[in-house]
Amino acid sequence: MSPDKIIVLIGGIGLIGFIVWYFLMRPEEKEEARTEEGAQEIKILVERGYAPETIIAKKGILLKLMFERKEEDSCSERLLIPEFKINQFLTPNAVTEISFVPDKAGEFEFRCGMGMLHGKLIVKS
Ligand SMILES: [Cu+2]
Repeated sequence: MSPDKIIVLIGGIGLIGFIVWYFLMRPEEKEEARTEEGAQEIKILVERGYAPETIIAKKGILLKLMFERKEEDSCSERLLIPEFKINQFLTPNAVTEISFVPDKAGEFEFRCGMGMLHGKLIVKS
């Protein structure tokens, strides 16, 4: 095998490795809500998705989700957390606060009105 073929082969293996890592092994971005003065709070950036995608909160303590929507794209204008009956309009280029007491533990989905953008809320007891 000629040296240039070996380089192409190694490059190809490296690329496959990167693709496998990116789609299958990349750790999901998650963040725990900070608890202060009896309430827990977390900021979520809304821009073609939610960052962090996964939020960890404690059961039974007021949870303030501060959604900072940095776009006007209609896709992200509604925020739904069906399990907690939340259906909120997110003002473009502003922060919208959604507060509620997560009264049950588990993993719950939050998403945009069309179900294209997804996030996960983990409530720990
Ligand atoms: Cu959408």
